[in-house]
Amino acid sequence: MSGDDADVELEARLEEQAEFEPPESFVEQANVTDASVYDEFEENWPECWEGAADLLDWDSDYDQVLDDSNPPFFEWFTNGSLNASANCLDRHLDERGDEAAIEWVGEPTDEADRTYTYAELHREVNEFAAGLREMGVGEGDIVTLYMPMIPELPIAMLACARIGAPHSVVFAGFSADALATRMNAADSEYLVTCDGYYRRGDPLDHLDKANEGLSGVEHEVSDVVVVDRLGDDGFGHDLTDTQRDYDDVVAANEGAEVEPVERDAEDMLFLMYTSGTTGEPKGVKHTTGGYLSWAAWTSQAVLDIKPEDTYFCSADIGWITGHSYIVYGPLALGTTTMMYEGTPDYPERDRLWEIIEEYEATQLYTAPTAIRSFMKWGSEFPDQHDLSSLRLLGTVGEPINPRAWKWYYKHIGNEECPIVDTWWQTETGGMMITTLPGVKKMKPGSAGPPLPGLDVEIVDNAGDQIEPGRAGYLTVQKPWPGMLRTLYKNDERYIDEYWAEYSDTDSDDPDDWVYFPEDGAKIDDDGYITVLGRVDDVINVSGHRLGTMEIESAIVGVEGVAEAAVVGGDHDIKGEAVYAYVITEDGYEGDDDLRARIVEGIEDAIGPIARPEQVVFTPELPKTRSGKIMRRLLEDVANDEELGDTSTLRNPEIVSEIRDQARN
Ligand code: 6R9
Repeated sequence: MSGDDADVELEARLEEQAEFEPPESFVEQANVTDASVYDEFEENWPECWEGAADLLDWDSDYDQVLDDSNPPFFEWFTNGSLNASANCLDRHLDERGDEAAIEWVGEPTDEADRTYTYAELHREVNEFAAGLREMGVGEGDIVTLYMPMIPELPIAMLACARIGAPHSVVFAGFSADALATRMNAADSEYLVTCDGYYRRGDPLDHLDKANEGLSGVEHEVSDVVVVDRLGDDGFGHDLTDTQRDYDDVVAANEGAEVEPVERDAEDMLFLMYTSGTTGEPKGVKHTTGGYLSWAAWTSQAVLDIKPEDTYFCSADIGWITGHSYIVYGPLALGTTTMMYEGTPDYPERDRLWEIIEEYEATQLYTAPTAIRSFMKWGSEFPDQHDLSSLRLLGTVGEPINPRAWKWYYKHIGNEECPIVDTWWQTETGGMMITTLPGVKKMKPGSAGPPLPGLDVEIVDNAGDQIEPGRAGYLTVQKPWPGMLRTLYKNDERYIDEYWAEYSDTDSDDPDDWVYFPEDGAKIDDDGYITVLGRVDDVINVSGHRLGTMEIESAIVGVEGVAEAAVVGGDHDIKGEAVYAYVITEDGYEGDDDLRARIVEGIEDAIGPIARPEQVVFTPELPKTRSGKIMRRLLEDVANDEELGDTSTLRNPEIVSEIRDQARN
């Protein structure tokens, strides 16, 4: 049989196969192999989470695992105290001081990679923490970090954690407006940013965007620290009176040691803004004890991280995945975590595989959208490299279709690595639904059962559990340590957004409180959950959450636009893409010029990730008799599908008109 025939045969076998047992070689060495963990956790709830807390060093012991006396304001490991930076650095120094904590790979291939040992990382974090203190940053002050994938980002995060100043990281690809909105919402008076970074070979001006964002901040920003990433490739910005060069700050504090501040378990470790149904982003609050335990425990149980690993997560630290699974989880476990600045296709489409081969990476955690791109580019790129160091593969951010799953399994994992398809959210702090890789069989297309100790149900509109096979709503029936504690300065919205739907909000009984992540899902007879996607007005583009309202308000801010509706349509690579339907103001033409200004308006308000796939001009939007836009029909148009029921529309004829426009 020729190689090609063997390939075809293998593809055919894979295509049919619906279930995969964990590879023997993996099970033999896995961190968790005992299936009884599910029953044990259930019987021993909530004390089962002591094991997660035990992964950390505590300054003083907690006296209660869970305080559920004031639902939904659950508290975990109450009265315990600890410091996240000490847990990620200091405690590893004795045994792993000379081992790599971070392996950083810049985008330019002719630039030297940077390795930070635990000792070196500890040193620089201390120096920068001293610098922050000097600027007046105190415990509880929120520091905004607006940085791309450079080592100074995790350094700044850990420096903040060391002095008890919560960080709020704003994804570097977000616009100046988005930065300003987040700094305003958090009343943040400090910013750490950089001059620029590299994207597909070109230096990109970041400070210009940061400065523009700062001009939109309504309160005084006392200090801005600027990392010089680009050196001679920089844009020659002069720093202002309030701006300081990062290297100067660190140099001025050479050798400084900053005692880690003892933080209460429930003290805020960080804020992370995420998109919701309304235009205002939500400030998700995570705590020191519960969040860090969750990040560490899931890193160990699901990603199978061991100190001697070289673990690679290709997400951006600007998203929650990078927080939990590039920085906090892996470093809490004392392993080596990789950071890559660039895109997977620069300079060639084998860049990730080259990095994995060179560093002998042991795990790869990435997103379905990336896998679909790799698949499209073809297996010849991974085939050029020795990927045999890989032991486990993971995905996160959106559902993965079985075809992409199987491609990943075969071409990256060589059928020897389990795949963990991990469902979770910014709000959950860490993984929630996925297989334990050394215990459970895998079913491509299904994330798997809830992790031990989690009580997940699929319910109908009334909140009643529904039978396997039918689509319903995902709910979490019991609290867990990594959960968000509230939305920053907005307890009411916290209840509205996540609890009101299925809880008895007048009750003091914690059992009457149900968390609603706003995802649709179904469950099978084995208890495996297939997540179907968002049921709110949030679009998931390449694993990134974008609120349709945010995009719509950006569009109506453009001169010449009267009204706009935005929906998500299917997209081969991105999963979903943005489709915009726009009514022009009288006197304006729906032409290429307006279209270009709309795209620009969206990029200015949010960033290039929200760039629409298509902008369709229409004289009207499909509306119900009560005046609500029927997004469902616009989704049909975006997907070029047969139109659903238009009988409740005030203006049924408009839908086919819009479709004709869209097809042109
Ligand atoms: C970690 C992260 C959360 C939303 C979530 C869901 C979708 C994430 C998924 C998944 C299917 C998976 N999602 N993982 N859907 N299968 N394995 O992505 O956080 O950016 O807050 O997005 O992403 O819709 O509700 P976040």
